[in-house]
Amino acid sequence: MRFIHERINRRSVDELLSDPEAMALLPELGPDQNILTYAVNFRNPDGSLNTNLEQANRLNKAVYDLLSIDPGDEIYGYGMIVSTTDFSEEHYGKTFIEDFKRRLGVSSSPGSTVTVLRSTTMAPWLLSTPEGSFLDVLEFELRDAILKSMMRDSMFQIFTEIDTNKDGVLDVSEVMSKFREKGYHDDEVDAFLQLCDLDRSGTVSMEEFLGAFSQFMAKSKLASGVSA
Ligand SMILES: [Ca+2]
Repeated sequence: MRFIHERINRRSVDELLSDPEAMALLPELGPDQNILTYAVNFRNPDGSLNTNLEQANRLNKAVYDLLSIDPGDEIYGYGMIVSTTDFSEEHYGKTFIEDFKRRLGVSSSPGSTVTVLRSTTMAPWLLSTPEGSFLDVLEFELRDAILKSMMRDSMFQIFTEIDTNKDGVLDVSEVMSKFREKGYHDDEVDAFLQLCDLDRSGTVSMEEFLGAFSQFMAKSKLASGVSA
């Protein structure tokens, strides 16, 4: 560190070029900004890996939505912040995209645009935090975000499935018929409608559904019966 401080940091290009020892160390240090690009995929309830590119892209987008900040947001609530981009065949070439899709487990799926996450660290030597190992902290944050994203996405799919007339809200008859179809008893349907705070004329929005359904899942013995 002393060598970097004295011989590399803040020296001009000419000074560096005339210092063989500094020039020898530079390629070993690499850049001071590491950009890691990666994508996550999920397993189906039966344990098989998802092979649908569109669904994998949606999961990565959902993780990004959870771990990104909007202008004006308070950043200190975030343990990890990521950015995202789409890799397209146009910019990265067919070989790269096909290889990336294969590694993600979605090579059989049509489509040539892969949504990825990007992490940047400005301090590549940062290894410990007050909470322990930096890598452990990152792993925890990422796992947590992926689980939340998967839960939210699967509930979004269930919402879409229940919303038979596709008007973006659920009404009592839609909830009744879908829950009965899935084998729930009427008292369970009533319990769910109560969680939604729904009267006979009311409807349930996506946000209301997310709140009520996660409570319902936690209480229900039949929770696995409704996962799509
Ligand atoms: Ca509806």
